[in-house]
Amino acid sequence: MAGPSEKKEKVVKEKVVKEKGATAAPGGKKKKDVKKETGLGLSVKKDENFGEWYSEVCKHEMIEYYDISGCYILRPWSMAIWEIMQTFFDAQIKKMKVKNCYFPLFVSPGVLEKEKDHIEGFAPEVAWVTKSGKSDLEVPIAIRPTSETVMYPYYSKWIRGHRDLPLKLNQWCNVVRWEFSNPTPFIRSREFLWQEGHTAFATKEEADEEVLQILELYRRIYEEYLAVPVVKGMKSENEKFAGGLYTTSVEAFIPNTGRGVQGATSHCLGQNFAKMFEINYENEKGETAMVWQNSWAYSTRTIGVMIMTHGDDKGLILPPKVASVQVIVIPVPYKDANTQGIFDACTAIVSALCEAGIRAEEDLRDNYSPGWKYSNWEMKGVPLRIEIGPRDLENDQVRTVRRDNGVKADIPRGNLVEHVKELLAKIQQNMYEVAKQKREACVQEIKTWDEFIKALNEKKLILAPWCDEEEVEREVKARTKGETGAAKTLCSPFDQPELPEGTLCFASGKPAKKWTYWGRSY
Ligand code: 87F
Repeated sequence: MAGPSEKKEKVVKEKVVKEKGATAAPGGKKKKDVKKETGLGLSVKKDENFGEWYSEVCKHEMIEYYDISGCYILRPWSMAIWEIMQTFFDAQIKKMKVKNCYFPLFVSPGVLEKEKDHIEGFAPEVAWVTKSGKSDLEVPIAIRPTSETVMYPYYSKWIRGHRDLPLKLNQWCNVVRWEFSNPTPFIRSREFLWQEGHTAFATKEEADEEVLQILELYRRIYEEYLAVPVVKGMKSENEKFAGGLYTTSVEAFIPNTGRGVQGATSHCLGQNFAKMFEINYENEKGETAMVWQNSWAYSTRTIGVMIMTHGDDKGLILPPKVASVQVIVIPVPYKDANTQGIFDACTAIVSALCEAGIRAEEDLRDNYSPGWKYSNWEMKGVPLRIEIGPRDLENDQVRTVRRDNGVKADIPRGNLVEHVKELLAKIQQNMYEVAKQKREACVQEIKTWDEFIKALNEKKLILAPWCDEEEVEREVKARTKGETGAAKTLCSPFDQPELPEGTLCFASGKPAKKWTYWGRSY
């Protein structure tokens, strides 16, 4: 056991060194050379080296790399996005009568063992505390990778009669999964933030209903907040949470890499955990019955999907609904211009916008040129820039510049607030539509194995008629195994296209049962 994991650790360490090298000098070039090449501060283009592009964009100023591989510092620029989503989701689940709580970070080995069958595949990823100071702990303690085993013993204690149901708890916390495949900021990190909801009901019907209510909230986070289109659907038997009955998910797609990404999951656990943890209650008839359970989570991965979807060669592009700064106001003074007048106008405009609930800031720093500020805020992805120069002051107008499409306009100051509100709404809408068009352009319906392989090589999001057999998915995985990972099912969309009688499975040739999305994934 110790042998292989040590080996793996070495590989990861080597990667850190490389990452560090990249931090010191992106691509081994000096900043000036970088600027000369792109004129914009990023040393690589999104289409040319997506991995390096993503890492650079994240560093402005979403994350900072840390000296432990797979761990990242979330800087205020990204934490603010997390908090905005949190505010939305937290209010929504409270409307559903879900209550927040907090369980400990540590798991005793005993309860972890209890879930043995389901945890088996995950065991290598569990991190353990084995020492305090220099002495070994008598019993090592695990760090939660998820909280089923932490919470459910207490569900068993707290749930006694039918009046104790439903029990609906959620916690906002961090979890640790000691991953060995290549770490990626937000997308695959060894510690991440999430919410985990764990609910228990008297009936399966109530549980089923909640699974979909939560999934709809996840769709809204992606589509309404992050402007990222997702597909709602059912996970295959192979890809579902092994401890549960069925798993639903929202799936996103990254055109540049041709990879699907599981955005969030909402599981119906059935009665498996109730059996394991003896979560029983006395029903109205005085009989002992088992509860039905759900669990659901979304994590800081959402932010990574958003960055990958919208960013361009100038850097980040933040959807207005999650941007901590929606409007940046920049003074553009010329030599002999009324500089104070321009500065005052900037301040007045920021006040008016903030008063109307718009998140606006001014950049009055005198050690940077307006041009430098433009690219700096573009790199950070602020959705709308307002410039004020002497001409604008004279004409009682401002210049607006959209980050999403670069469109400029001169707007009278009179109805600026209304105009900015409209512009932000348009930017939000446009970002979603552009992302959706790009995704749609990647969707490929296929019928045969040859078409499948061709589409896979072309980085398509594949929609295929499938027999829905576990063994067939395993075969597809085995046959497509390669350096870039195997193809697997992403989900079977709830919104199913028509499946004509007699349609055959692309992989097995047996009668197809449903349309399913396939691809490589993160
Ligand atoms: C890693 C190590 C140990 C995922 C793990 O999706 C255990 C696990 O149980 C593990 N990685 N999982 C599945 C998590 C399932 C479920 N938990 C609650 C969710 C939603 C929130």
